[in-house]
Amino acid sequence: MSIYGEYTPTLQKILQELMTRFENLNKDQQLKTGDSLFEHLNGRVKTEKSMTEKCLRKKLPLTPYSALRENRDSIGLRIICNFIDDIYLCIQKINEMSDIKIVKKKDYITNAKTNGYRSYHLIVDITVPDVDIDGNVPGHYYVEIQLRTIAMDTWASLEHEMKYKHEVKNPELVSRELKRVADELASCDVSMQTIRKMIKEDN
Ligand code: 0O2
Repeated sequence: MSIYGEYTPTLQKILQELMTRFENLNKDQQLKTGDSLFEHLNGRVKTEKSMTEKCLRKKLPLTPYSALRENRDSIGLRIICNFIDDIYLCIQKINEMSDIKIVKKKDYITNAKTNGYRSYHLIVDITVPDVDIDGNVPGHYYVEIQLRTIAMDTWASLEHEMKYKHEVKNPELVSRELKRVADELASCDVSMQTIRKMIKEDN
């Protein structure tokens, strides 16, 4: 029996529709302004294994209710932007979507985690025509949207890989180095943003 119960196909459907919608939004923006909203987009329904582990970690019963209501990242979208400003423009666009309500914001860009992790996280509540776990039609589903620059994403991928490699001989040094690189990349992101502004002002 799936931890998502009968809702697995709905989760996949919501993810696919959201991804298509964001891709279309990006195309519209390119046509209108010549600039992309984002560089690329990833999406996933959290695997059964990963959701089960998360519920066990949080001491939650292994039920669809825990997976879809107590946890709010069964559906995850990651939007990778070229520039920091684009992240905030994407958030503005999400804010304007009438079927989506932002219920939580975590700004790890202004307030980076101590390990150097940077990203902007949103938990949104999306209204869909399908039934939800509470029996409501239209239904409500949570989606976690992570927004980052390419630099932040590169760093997060490497750091994530590090976490699961237990044979690292000098973890303290590696963590310190990762933090240093995170700060350097953040500084590069700011510089790239400034250069783009300079180019735009010249035109
Ligand atoms: P996966 O496989 O990416 O989904 P919560 O979900 O609210 O119970 P938390 O930790 O408060 O848990 O959520 P938060 O801070 O919004 O972070 C959730 C996700 O952000 C993680 O998902 C990671 O994808 C990413 N993340 C957060 N901190 C770090 C970090 O220090 N390094 C990296 N590389 N990624 C981070 P999951 O559930 O861990 O996994």
